[in-house]
Amino acid sequence: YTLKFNSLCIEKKENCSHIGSFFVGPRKKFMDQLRQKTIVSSWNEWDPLKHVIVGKADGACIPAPEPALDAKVPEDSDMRGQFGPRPKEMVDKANELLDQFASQLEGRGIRVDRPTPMEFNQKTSTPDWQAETMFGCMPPRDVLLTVGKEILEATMSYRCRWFEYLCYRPLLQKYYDEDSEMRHEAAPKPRLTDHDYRQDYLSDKIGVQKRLEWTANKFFVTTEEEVLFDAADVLRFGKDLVVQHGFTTNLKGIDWLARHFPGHRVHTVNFPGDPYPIHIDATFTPIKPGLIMNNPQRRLPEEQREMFDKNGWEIIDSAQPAHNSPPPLCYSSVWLSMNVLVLDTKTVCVEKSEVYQAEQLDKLGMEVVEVDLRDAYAFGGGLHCCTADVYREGTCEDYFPIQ
Ligand code: DAV
Repeated sequence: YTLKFNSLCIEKKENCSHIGSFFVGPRKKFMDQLRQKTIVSSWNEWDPLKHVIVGKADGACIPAPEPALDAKVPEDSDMRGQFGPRPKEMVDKANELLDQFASQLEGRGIRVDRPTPMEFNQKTSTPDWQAETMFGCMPPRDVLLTVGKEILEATMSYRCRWFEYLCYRPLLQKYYDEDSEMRHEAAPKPRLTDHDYRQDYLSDKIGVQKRLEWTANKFFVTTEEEVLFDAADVLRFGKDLVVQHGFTTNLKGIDWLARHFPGHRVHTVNFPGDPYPIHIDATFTPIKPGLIMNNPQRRLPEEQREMFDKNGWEIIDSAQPAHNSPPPLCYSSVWLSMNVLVLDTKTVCVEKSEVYQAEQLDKLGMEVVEVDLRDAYAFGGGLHCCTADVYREGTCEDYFPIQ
C-alpha cells in the first residue's frame, strides 16, 4: 500500500503542485515519513526517547504585566516594565539553536516534530479578562503532559498562556489520527479571574526574604479558587507522578490530576528555598531508576523523602550552575543548568556551557551530549522545557512498591 501510494504521489507531484508541501519534499524524506508509524507513549523521564516535540522561538513576546507573571519575574529583572515582541536578532539566534538541537536529536534516530507558532503579539480575551500579548511556543513541556498513551493539555495559570495549546493542536490532531489508541485530553480551562491570585504578590517590593518565608509556608501567588496546573510541574516515574505545589500548580490542580489518573499514585512535593517556585524541572531531575538530582538551594524536605528512601532511590545534590546570572530578558533562574534531557539511562543532553553539570553526569557514568542552547533560555527554559515527549520505549513500571 505504501509503495503504491508513494508512486502515485511521486507521479502526481509533477503536475499537481497544489497538492501541498507534504508531497513536494525530497523523496527520501517523504518515504521515511510514510514508513514511520506514530506511537504515542511515554511513562517516565528516562526510557529510550524515540519521538519528541521541540519548541520554536518565532514571534515570542515578553508578556504584559498580569498577576501570576508579576509574581514570578524577579524584582531586579531587566524584563520588569516592558512587554511586546522579543528582539528579532534574539529570536533568530534562539531558532538557530533550537533547529540545531532538533537536528542533533534526529541524528540519533529520534523523530522530531515542531509546533505551529501563531501571532503572539495580539490581545487575547475571554469574558473574564483581557491580556495584551501572548507568550510563545518555545517550551512545550509547560503545556503538554504525556502519560502513557495520553497527551494532556494543562490548564496553565498565566492569562498570556491560555491559548498556547493551539500551537500544538496540529500535531496532536495528527497523532490522534495516526495512533488509534492515543488519548487526547484537555484539562478544564480555568477562568483566571483575579480570585485566582493573591493580591499580596502584586507588589514588586516584596523582597527575597519575605518571598522565601511565604513560599516555605506554601503561601503562593495562586489561590485554591479553581483547578490550576502547568505540565512542567509534573514528573513521571511510571506508576507514580510527582507534582510540585507552587506558583503555577495549586492543590486543586494536583487533586484533579489524581482523579484524572486513577491508575497512578500522585505525590505532592514542594521545595522551600525557591523564592519563585514555578515548574519542577530546574529543581528535581530524575536521571534513571534510583537516581535523582536535587537543586541544593531547593532541597526536598525530610518528611517528603520517605517514598524515595524506602525504595532505595538516591537523591543527590546537583552540580552548581556555570553562570552567576541568567541571560538577558530571561525569566528562569541559573538553575536551568539542571534542566537536562535524558535520552536513555546512559545518555543525557546537557547545555554546552554548563560544564559542572556535564562533569557531574559524566562521573555518574552517563554519556553527555553537549547542546548549545543558552541563547534560547530567555524564550522559556532549557533542554527539558523546550521539549515534550511523544514516544519513549518501555512500559508502566512500579518503581516505588513500598509505599
Ligand atoms: O529555576 O527558574 C525554571 C523552569 C522553567 N520551566 C527556575 C525554573
